[in-house]
Amino acid sequence: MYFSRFLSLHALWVTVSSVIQHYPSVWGHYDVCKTQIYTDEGKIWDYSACQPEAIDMMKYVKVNLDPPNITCGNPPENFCGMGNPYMCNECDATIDELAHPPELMFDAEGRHPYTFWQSTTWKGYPKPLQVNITLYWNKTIELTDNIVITFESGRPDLMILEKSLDYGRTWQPYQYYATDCLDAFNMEPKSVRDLTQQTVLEIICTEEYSTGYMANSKILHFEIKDRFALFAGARLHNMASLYGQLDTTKNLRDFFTITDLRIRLLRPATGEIYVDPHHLTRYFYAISDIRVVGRCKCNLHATGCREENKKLLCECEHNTTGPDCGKCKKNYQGRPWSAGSYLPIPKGTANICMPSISSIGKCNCNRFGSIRDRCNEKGMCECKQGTTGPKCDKCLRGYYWHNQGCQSNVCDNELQICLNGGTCEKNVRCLCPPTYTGVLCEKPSCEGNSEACNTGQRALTLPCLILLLPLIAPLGLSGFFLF
Ligand SMILES: [Ca+2]
Repeated sequence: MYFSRFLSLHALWVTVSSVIQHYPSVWGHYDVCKTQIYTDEGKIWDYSACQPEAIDMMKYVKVNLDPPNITCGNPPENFCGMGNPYMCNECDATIDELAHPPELMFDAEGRHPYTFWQSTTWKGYPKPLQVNITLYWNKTIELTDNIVITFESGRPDLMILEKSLDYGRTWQPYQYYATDCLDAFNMEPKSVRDLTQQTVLEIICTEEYSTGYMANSKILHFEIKDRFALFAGARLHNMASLYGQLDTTKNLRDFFTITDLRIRLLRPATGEIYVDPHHLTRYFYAISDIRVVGRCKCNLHATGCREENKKLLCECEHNTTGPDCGKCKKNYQGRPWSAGSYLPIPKGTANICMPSISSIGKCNCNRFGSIRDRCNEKGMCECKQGTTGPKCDKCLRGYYWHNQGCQSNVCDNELQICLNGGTCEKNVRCLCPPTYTGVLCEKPSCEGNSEACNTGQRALTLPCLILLLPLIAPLGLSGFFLF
């Protein structure tokens, strides 16, 4: 039992060693993820963590509105301007020019007037007019830039931005927005500029984006970059510092990670303290654009992310798999899975998944005697040179079993015979008498025997010996040396 335990420990070490040798360029490096950049000192390699590029995530978003019939136009209705309640337009879902469906929050802009989604008006007042807009990707995403929402109505008096990390099963607030934080949410109003490295994870209520209807204040932010700047400096010039924090602080990583976003519109812009019940067509929500920029979360095990069947998937490297490269591939569970690190060389490590010990014996091929770590498609082990047997665990004639498989014999009793009284030790080497040396003890040793060394009289050269062999063989080697 102890022997077999020793064997498995030994096998583990040999496998680990071979893996280290197999991945020299990425062991502790990011060779796969280096790019050439130009600096004052010329062109250099920039090593970075393996992660996909940041992209416009709205290209891949799916949206769900609750309640489902909250979009205006069915039936058609009028809505009027906040500043002038007698300046009205019509929303009609059956006429393209007058319809405001949800997809107009994500279409390409660049034209004026902007296209926008719009809710029904607040005709049910004083019952609250509330809408949940859920954005989801069926993929874990890391935010890399501010979330920006552009309103075509006034910005809401009350709103909560929420996030989910588990595909909408549970939700956490990201930021509260209100014209009066204390009154609405019993929270002191704060700005992202009040945050520090120590309080970066704090969920705040801000009054910055709820100032009512003004032509120049349509936009609402959730500030990702300001939070990054707490670690990377105002112009984000020291990303290494941010990455160092992300590497060691899971909560910080999770803070910028989402699977879903939920915009909870709780009270439309009213523009004044009291809602005018005679002009309820002035109160509604309208959003022309939502901007979410981020990258697929691949746990630093992929540089690519592709869309397949309308789903984003990491193109996993480092022997990892799963939508987020969140586990080791089959047969690569030689050690527990771990995310790569953000830091570039020399501190970073890719945390590659290593081959499993068990994977090597799937057909029970001998791990040292077989070429591959598993059998071929016919279920056969493929043996290395000098190795044979169904499991590649036996040596051909002329080979001996060494720690690492079969190696050709140095000496044996049949083909390669130690000469001049030398004896063959385990087919590995000839043990020569003091007066001879060489692989087969075929050369006279010069040490303490200068005469023989000089004249070579007492030593038979190898070619000579080979010629004499047929004659002396019947006498036996001992008889020959007596002669
Ligand atoms: Ca639009």
